[in-house]
Amino acid sequence: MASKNTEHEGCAFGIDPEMWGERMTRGDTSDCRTDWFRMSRFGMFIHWGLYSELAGEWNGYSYHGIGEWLQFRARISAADYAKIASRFNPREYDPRAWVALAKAAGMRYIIITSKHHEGFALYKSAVSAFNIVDATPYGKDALAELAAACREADMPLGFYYSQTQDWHEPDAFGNNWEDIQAKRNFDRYLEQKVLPQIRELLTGYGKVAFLWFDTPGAIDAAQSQKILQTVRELQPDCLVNSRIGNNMGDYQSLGDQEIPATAHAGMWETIDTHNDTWGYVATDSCWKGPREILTRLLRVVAKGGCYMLNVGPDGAGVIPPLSADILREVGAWLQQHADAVYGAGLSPLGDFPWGTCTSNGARLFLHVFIWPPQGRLVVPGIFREKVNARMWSRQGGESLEVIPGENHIALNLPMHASSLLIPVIELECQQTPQPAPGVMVLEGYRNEFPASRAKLTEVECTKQSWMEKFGDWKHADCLTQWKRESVAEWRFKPLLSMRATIQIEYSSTFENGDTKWQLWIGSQKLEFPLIASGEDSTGIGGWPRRMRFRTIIAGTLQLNAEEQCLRLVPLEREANAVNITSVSIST
Ligand code: FHN
Repeated sequence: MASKNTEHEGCAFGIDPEMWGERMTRGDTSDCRTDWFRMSRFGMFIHWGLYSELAGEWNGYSYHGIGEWLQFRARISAADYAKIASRFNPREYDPRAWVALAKAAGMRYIIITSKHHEGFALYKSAVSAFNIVDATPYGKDALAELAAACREADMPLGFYYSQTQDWHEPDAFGNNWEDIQAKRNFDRYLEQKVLPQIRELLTGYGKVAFLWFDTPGAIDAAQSQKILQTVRELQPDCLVNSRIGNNMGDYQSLGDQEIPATAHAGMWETIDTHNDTWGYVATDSCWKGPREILTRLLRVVAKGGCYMLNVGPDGAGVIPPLSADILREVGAWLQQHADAVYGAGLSPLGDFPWGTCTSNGARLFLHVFIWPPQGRLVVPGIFREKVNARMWSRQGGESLEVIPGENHIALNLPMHASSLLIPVIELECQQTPQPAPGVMVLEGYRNEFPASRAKLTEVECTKQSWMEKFGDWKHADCLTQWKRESVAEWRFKPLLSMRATIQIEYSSTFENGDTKWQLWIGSQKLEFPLIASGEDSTGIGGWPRRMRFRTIIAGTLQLNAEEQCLRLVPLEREANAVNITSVSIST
C-alpha cells in the first residue's frame, strides 16, 4: 500500500508552549501517596480508541508514525471520523487477559486512554454521546469491564485523559484542518466536557490510581488548577502527572520515549512505545525485544525513575501476539530479579561501559549488558569495606571472588557470556560505595564521555528532541553553540596503559564543507574535520529539523594509566552548526 506523509502535519504538534508540561521542575520525593508508585517502577500504558480500528490506514494510504494521530494526519473531518464508531465492535476484548498479561510482564499498574485527542470516550459518558456505549455496536463500557478485571487481580488502574486537545469538539484545541474550532470557548469545553468527564471517571470506576493528562498546550494555570482540584476533592490519593500543565501534578512525565542520561531528581517516569506507535498500526513491526525493553527499564530505575511501556490493542481488542510474547519474556526475567527493580533505585555509581546498576538497601545489582573480555568485570567506584558478590543464574546464586583495586573492584566471571537475557550480579556492601573521580576507562569497551558530564567553557549542553517518524521521539543531550573560544573537557583515567581509538558522535548542518576540530590529551593532539551529517533541515511536524548523528574516528593515541584530561576545541566559527553528543575511547 502507498504510504503518505502530509505537509501540514507539524504545527500540529505546535500546541506549544507546553507540549509535555516539561516546565515542571519537581515531583514530590517522599510522600505516602506516591510511595507505592515509586516501589512499583514498571507499568503498562494502553492506547486504545477508534484509531485502533483504522490501524494506520485511510483511503488506501498507509501512514507511518503514531496511529492515534491518523485523524489529524489524514485531515479527516470530525463528522466523518465520528462515523468510524459505528464499526467499532471489539468482540475479542478480554480485559482479564490484558490484566493477566500485565501481571505476567511484571507490570504493577495499568493506565488506559479514557479519551484521547480524537475525543471519543471508551466509557459511558452522560455529557458526550461520542462514547463506546452510545455510539458503537459494542455498546458496553470498556473501562468498567477493565476496572472490574483490575479489581479482581488487585492491579492499580489509572486513566489517560486528553484535557486540551479534542478534535471532535468546537470548543477545544487541536483540530486545525477544519474550521470547527474557529470560535472556540475553551472555558465552556472545560466546564461542559472535561470536568464532568473527570468526575465520571472518579466516581464510577472505584479507586483510580492515576489521572494521566497530556499535551497541556495553551491551558492556563487557573484551568489546570480547576482540574487538579476536582481530582483532589473526589479522590485525594489519585496521582496526577505533570502534563496537567503549569508546573502542577505529583510527578513528572518526561518527553515521550525519553531516558535521561544522568540521575534525575524528584518523582518521574519515562513513557515508552513497544514499537514506534502508541495506537495500533498494522504495518509497524519495529518491536523492541525483551533485552532492549529490560535495558531501558533498568537504565530508568538506575536513574531513579519509573518506566511505563505501552501496548496498542487492535480494533478487535487484541494486543498484538508478538508484543504479548515479548512482554512475557520480560516478566520471566523480572520474576527472577524482582529485588533489582521493585523498590529498587538509584545507582550510586552511575552507568558503566558494560551496563548499569540499581540499588536496594545495602545491596547493589550490577546489570551486565556487555559481557567482559576474559570474564573479568571491573566495577569503578570507591569501595571502603569488604564486598560480597554473587552471580544469579537459573540454578541460584553463586559466590564470586572480589579483587580490590584502586578506585575499583574486579570480579572474575566465567569466560563465556551467561545465557540469561541480562546477567545480574549482586553486591552486598556494608557501606555504599562512592563514584570514582572522573571517568575510568576500561579495556575492551566503548567508554563514553557524554555531553552532560563535560566541563564547559563558552559552550552549552542542551537537550535536543526530534521525531524520526511522525510522533516517534528521540532525545539527546548535545554540546551546542560552539564558538572559537569554546572548550569541552572530561577528566578520565585508563585502568591500564592502552592504544585507544577516539570517536566523536555528532550532527552538523554545515553544508558548505567541513569544520575543523582539535582534540588534546595531555600534549598529544588529533586534528579532524566534521562534515555535514545529512540532517533533514525541514524535520517532521513543523519541528526545526531532524537530527542525524554520525560517529567518526578522530584518530588513535597511546594512553598511560594516569589521570588526564581530554579537551575538545573547534578551530572555526562555523562550529556553531555542530552538535556533539559524546566523545568515546575504545580499545
Ligand atoms: O499526542 C500524544 C500521543 O498521541 C501519545 O498519547 C503520547 C503518549 O505520551 N502523548 C502525546 C504526545 O506526547
